Amino acid sequence: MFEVKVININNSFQDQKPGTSGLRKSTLEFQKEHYLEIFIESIFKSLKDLQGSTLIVGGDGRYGNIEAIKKIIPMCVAHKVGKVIIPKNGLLSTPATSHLIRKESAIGGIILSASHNPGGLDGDFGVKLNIANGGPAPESVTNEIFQCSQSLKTYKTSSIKTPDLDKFGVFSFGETSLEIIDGLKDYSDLMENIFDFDQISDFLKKDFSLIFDAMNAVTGPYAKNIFVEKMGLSTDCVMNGVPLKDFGGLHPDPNLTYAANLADLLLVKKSYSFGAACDGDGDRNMILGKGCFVNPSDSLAVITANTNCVPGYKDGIAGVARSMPTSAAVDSVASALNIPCFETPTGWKFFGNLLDSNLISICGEESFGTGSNHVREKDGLWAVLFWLQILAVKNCSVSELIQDHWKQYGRNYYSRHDYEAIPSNIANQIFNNLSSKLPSLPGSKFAGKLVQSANNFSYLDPVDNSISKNQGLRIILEDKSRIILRLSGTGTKGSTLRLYFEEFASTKQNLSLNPQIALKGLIDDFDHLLDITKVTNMKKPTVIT
Ligand code: VG1
Ligand code: CO
Repeated sequence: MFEVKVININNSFQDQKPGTSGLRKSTLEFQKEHYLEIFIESIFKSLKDLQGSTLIVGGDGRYGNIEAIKKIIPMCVAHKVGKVIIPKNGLLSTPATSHLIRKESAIGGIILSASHNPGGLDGDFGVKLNIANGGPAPESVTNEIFQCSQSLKTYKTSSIKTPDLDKFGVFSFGETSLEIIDGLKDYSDLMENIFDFDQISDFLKKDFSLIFDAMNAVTGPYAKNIFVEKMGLSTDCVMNGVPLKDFGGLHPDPNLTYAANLADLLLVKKSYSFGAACDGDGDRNMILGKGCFVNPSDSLAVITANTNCVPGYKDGIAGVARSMPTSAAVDSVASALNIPCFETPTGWKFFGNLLDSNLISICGEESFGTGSNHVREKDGLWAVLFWLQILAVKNCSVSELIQDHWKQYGRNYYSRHDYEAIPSNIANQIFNNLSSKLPSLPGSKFAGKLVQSANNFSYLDPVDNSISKNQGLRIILEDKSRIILRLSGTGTKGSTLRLYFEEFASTKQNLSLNPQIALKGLIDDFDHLLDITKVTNMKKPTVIT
């Protein structure tokens, strides 16, 4: 038998406010006594009908993952959760969690991950709550969790002996059953239902070489299961394929800076036809061809334009959505297909209502996130398979596909500049400076063009009519060029400023410029307007995409 215990703490925590995607803090902060438990208790309080329901708990394998699961299971038992489903070794990618929640009709899922943030004792840890539709909890729920956490001084747990998580099994504790399951199978079955694996594998075995970089994070086992076990490719097609607690020192953010080795293999050495990488929890993707980087905004447009190549979408798509800072490349495709295109704030939680109401089938963000109605999260490997399927059907290279796309729709030159982990007072100074200048900008000249509007983006959800304000400052020019400024809501050190630049070139204009050159006028004038180089004392951004 076991005992249910109510643990009292002296001081409540005031800093458990979830950001763009869950609560993220340094690993050390999460290790403070009762810190994790109070956040979990607050989550449990937000989940009405938790008793007797099914809950999924997994994570991306980072430092603290197993220990956190072993704290959460006894809490689930104390709260009389009906069934707790845990993947073997605690490893479950974010899209796989989303799928499992839906498949098991669970009340939700707890994902232990700080996603693209580094891991290890000196890295970050995080907790995300996904709700019954499989998607990230909306702001109404995360606000409730935050409020609860600020006053909570007790939590409930139990004295059970939690089993090791390295073997499959079913256990019973009072009213709770605990199942340790295979975290890979359901997800790869789902992929096999959407894509034609035989066609992709035949294509990859001919003369089209693939390298996938799992960045020592959660997607390694999934990629091996799909590419090696199911498609029969050689094991060397997966690099950094074993999930490590500290990601082997890598920063598992698939972009040209942090996935530099992969970028070098494709862009400099040109050793493979296709390269891709995913982030810590497997929801982001970077797509590379031989000598060719695919901007994520373009990736969303290419995927939307080619859904007829993929068996899972052969009946057509209802509509698309993109986050506000994502380029309007997909808008051109949506208008050609005559389907609606929605613009949402940054963060996947804003796509949930649109997907649930079947207003959209495909959605994406400029931050290497693409997904569809197959789950309620962005999905890294899904995007990789989508690209491979299009290439297999069209029998062409990445660069041919992207150039043909631009020739048909024009090109949205696009770049994001990140100033990471700068002092918060400096970031706020720059942000507030632009904020106060916005009203005076319309009608003035910027990069030689007239400013049409300048505002702080606010979103009215067309499904539940909720309003989300302060979602990014934007300057829109007469030719629809845009500059956007946001403060990151996922960083844990200081503040991170994100600058987004976009300018459209029609099919009659030069489509083959380097985006940094094409956007130079916007980039330079924005720096003049806000003195970013001077105020940050940085010659260039930390990351340029
Ligand atoms: C960033 C991205 C955003 C993404 C979020 C979570 O947020 O810009 O598009 O949804 O990360 O991604 P922010 O607030 O730092 O700009 V993940 O893969 O870290 O869960
Ligand atoms: Co992620």
